[in-house]
Amino acid sequence: MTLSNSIRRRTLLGAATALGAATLPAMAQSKIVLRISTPAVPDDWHAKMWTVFKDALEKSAPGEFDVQINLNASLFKQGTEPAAMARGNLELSSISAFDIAKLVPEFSVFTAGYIVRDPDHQQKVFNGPIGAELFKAVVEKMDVTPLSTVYLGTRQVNLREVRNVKTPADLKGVKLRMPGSKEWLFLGEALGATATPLAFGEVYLGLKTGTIDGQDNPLPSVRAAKFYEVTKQIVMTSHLVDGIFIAISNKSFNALNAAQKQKVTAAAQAASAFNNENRIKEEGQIVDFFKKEGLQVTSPDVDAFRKSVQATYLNSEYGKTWPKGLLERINAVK
Ligand code: KDO
Repeated sequence: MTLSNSIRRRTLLGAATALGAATLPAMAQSKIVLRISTPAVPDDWHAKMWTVFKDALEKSAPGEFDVQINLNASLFKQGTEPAAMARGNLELSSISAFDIAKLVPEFSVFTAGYIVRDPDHQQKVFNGPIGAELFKAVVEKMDVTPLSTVYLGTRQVNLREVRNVKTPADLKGVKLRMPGSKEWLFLGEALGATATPLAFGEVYLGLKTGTIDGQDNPLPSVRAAKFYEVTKQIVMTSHLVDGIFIAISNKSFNALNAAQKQKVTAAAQAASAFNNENRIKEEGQIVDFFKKEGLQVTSPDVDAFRKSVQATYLNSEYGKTWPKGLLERINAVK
């Protein structure tokens, strides 16, 4: 090695060492930030699942991500998350079929009552070809990528005062709170009630003060948000086997490398598996809890509700957006 070569080599090595020393801590600091916003209350499974997501990612990609969980709609208002993600102001959320139906009209089939039969049917539909087709439209039209399907639970009607409810006609005049979008309000009206828009975070007070007569939600959420403290009856209409979808903004997802994409997707799947397992188990036992709390849990004529709700949707502007054969394909998934 000549003298000049040796000097050049040492200079290069020195520069590399200096560069390494300067960039390593900087790299450690520049984690990929994933902010999550959800209206879920801390004690609900679809809030707790985000810790599973965070832990799974920390395990598969140590130090690479900074996952920030914001519950109780503290970062974005309920229903505004998809637009925030599309604009790149929010990385992750769980979005509902009702959110999606605004931009992907055919998705409204999943906002209609009595279509999805049970959690198993839901997973098979969304993890199969129907899900793949519809999620492709979501990616293109909403600028977010669905990563996994979360069973939110089966929605039941929960009333402030006890009422004899057998058919939709018995809900006439009942101010039934629904989340604030026309897609949700339509479901409330299809149930026979007077649908009243209100954000999830305001429901407890609305029930307590009587500005609303009732609300509908899956029973684990009725427990977690303590609505049982301010209501007297649960009517087991089982009108919607509800799902939400863990979704990431395309901007964030496309900035990840292939390995990171795979790890984020796997973490989302672990989170929904945790939610689904626990929620299904809780739904199987929860009626006793409400009875012990002094609520009446009553059985309506579910067939009457089913017929009426299905007819209302089929004859509506929503039913007209369902591609020919979609309903039959959903029904045929076994
Ligand atoms: C609700 O507001 O009734 C609802 O159940 C709608 C869901 O799509 C979802 O936003 C959920 O609230 C929240 O996550 C709170 O549990």
